[in-house]
Amino acid sequence: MLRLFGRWAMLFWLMAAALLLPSTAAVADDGYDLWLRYRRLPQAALDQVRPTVAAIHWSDSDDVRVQTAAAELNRATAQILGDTPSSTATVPRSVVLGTPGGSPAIARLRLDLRGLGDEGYLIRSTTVDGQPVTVVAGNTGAGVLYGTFALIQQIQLGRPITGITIRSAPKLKLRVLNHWDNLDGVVERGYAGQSLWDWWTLPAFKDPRYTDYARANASLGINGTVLNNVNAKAESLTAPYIAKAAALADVFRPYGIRVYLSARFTAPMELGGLKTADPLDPQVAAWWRAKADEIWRAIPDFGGFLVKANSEGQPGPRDYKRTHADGANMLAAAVRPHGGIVMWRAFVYAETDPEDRAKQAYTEFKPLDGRFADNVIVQVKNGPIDFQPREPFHPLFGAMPRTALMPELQITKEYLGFNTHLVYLGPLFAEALRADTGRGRSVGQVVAGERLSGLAGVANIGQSRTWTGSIFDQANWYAFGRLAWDPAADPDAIARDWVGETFGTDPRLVGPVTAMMAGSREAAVDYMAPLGLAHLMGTGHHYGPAPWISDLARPEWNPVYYHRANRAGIGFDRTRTGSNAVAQYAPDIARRLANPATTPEPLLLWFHHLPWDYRMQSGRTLWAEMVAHYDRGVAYVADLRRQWAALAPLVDPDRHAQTAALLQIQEADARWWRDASIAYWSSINGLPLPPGAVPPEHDLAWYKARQVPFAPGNPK
Ligand code: GCV
Repeated sequence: MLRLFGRWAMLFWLMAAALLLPSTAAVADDGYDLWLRYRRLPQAALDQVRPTVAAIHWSDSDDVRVQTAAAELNRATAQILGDTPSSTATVPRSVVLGTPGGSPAIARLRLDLRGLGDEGYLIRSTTVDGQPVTVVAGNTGAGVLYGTFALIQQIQLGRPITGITIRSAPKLKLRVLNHWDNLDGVVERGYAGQSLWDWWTLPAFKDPRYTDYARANASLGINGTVLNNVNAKAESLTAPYIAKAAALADVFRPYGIRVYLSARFTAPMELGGLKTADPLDPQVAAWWRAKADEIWRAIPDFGGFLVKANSEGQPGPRDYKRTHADGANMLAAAVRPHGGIVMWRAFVYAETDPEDRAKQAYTEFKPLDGRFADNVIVQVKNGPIDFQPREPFHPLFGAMPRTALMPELQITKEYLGFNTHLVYLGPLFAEALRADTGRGRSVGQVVAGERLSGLAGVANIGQSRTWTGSIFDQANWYAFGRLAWDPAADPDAIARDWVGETFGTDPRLVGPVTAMMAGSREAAVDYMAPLGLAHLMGTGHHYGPAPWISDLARPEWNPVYYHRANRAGIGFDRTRTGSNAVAQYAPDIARRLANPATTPEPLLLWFHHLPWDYRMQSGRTLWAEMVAHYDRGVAYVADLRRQWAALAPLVDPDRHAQTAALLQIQEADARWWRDASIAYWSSINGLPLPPGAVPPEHDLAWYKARQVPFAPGNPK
């Protein structure tokens, strides 16, 4: 046995390392531990798992990710089962981790690892030398790491870990967080405090939180992180900042996470002194090649660049009358020798373009299908405008069969109540990924079928002790990771797992909290922007309601541009009689969306301008239906508060109190959205409130006068 599972010395070293893992983890329940909250299981559950997690053996000492996996499993079992790492070494083995290539013990088992690729895993109960063992195997250390976290999850949730076979492989290759973090520590659209990256003290000081960040991501299968804001500064590509990024890459590497950087298109001018950033200029291309070489020398597994070009004031190839493909391909050539990729964003709309904003990205990118290099992936927001509470899926999905596309989701809740509103985004993400493109496949299936596939999520992480600014916003980071692994995963099941890992497995808690989360996104849609309305929020901060705004410089910055309410009706006509955005969808979908009767009601006013007395499926008029939605949203939040209050005996006091306080804010905000919106719509349509509806608390002037100064995350 010692021959089989040698390297005891390394094992002891590893256990010691497990004890030395970041010590910033909270003593109190302040949310720091996220879903990796390794608390002792209740006795009944302990009795079930303890005999089988007595010791952990691994033998791929050369793969740092397998070492990481073993250390994490040691840490988890020590804390969950109550054993100390040193005592586990003295009892019989029961978990074996490794790859067939690196571990003779795993190789001898002749496990079927076909179809698991580079990152999938197999967890299997089997026997070795007549002893029962649980094997966690993968073709690479990454698979072993992900499988180990899956095994830990089983233990945390009190699920059986004997007699099991679990096979899983990610459906998407790039599972990437996008940090909109500025070099001065401000996070654009960040509601969890300053940036996690302390650029000032890097590379010398590697905050232990960087390791905990990596652990959390690895536990979800997230394998990439873009460190800096897409509104990028050229300085992030200078030698000192490359060294800082390299220090972070060193921390993340054992967790299977690659680092990427957002690149400013005019960096060759700003840093290199060139007169142009024209992508077809040989000097520009040479500058980027040299820059890529420099970065890869410092970060051998660097992932590549993310680029926001010709959007919201950012420079790009169009400034030189070149296409987005010209720009992306020039960068792609620079990173190709290193195996790097370019993620090129399709979030474009031009101030000079009078076309419906919802159409502009498609108009610009669709003709470029087939013209992007094969190491370019076009990153497309889930909807055609900008992360609104509800949008239809972006028409580019399915429309660029010769181009790799990756959806971009927003985990940070820029338009969904920041960190103060309990809004679980799993249903929003799943809705976007499950949308039928009308071409025989859902959005998720389209992107999973690409040779280069991925999902990006705009991170909601900062220095807050909770990481995300609230306990419940942790669930959105979690849901993103789980859906990036499997875009078809069920958001309610994901929520259930998150609740179990975050708060414990008591069914009196898991059921109600999962249910609270499940309806929370629809509630936000109801109280903010029902029936397909969008972009109704206040200028700049994007927090509260301001549907009346009509005086901003660019038409598409004004809420009135989006809702088009007048005495006759409300909504944006995107049919043939209007902007004809429906024509950007596949014919079947376009046909359905062209007719209000066959347009899903949740998207009705996105596609149609309809009279206030339009008859809805409920039999109500459109106006009465809108008011009913506002009321339903407010009632849901009031109910969330009641339900959460009742759960007090089952939740630790700190996390309970924080959530209760935020729910109080959310209820007041939901009423604010409802009342301000109804006051404004009434002023436009001149209609009385439907019978029984409660009038807004204040008049419209009061809501218009209300300011939201110093809101977080608002770039100035
Ligand atoms: C990073 C929206 C946000 C901006 C963001 C932009 C983008 O417009 O308000 O803060 O900029 O999207 O996605 O590039």
